[in-house]
Amino acid sequence: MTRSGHNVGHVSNVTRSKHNIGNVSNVTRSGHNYKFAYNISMDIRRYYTPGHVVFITQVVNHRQPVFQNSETIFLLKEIFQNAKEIHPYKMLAFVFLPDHFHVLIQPKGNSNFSQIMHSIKRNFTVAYKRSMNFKGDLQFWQKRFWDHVIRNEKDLENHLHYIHYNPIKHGYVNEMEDWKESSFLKWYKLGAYSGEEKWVEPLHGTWGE
Ligand code: NI
Repeated sequence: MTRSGHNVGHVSNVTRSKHNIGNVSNVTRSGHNYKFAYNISMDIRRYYTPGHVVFITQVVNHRQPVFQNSETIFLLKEIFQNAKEIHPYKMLAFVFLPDHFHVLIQPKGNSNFSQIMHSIKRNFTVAYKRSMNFKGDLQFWQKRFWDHVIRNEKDLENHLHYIHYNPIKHGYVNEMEDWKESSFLKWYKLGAYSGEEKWVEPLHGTWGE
């Protein structure tokens, strides 16, 4: 993909003539002309089922950067995978950061996101304690998680981009593809990104982190 190496940064520095965050618009910053990065070039409608896609943010208790360790991420992925057998769902997108994660999930059948998340949190804590040979009480996760039911296709795009942009937002990398623990590459290969867009942080929304 083509990237010039500029970090566009936060949208507060960007002059925009439109407030429709869902569309491509030209933005001007420091005399440069950027194509606003909300252009997902593929048709993502087929990924959207009204009322059934949920954005989740979960933070580690006290923001311990436990997931700096790739083995711990591996364990979490296993737990996510195993949970599907009891509470079926599809994972549309994810990003695992050192002290939190964001996912877009689509519960299937009778399962719901609340059950899914409680199951994952509980099972992970058990597995983590076992892996650390720790027997005491452990509040691994923050008790609450942030959830948001996706309202429409634009909202899906918005959250999909938020997830993939997240490692940049939190200062870990400068390019989305440089963060291995996200679904960016999957969506890139699906044709969601033209490779020419510049990415800026979403304007609207509350994300839980
Ligand atoms: Ni985040």
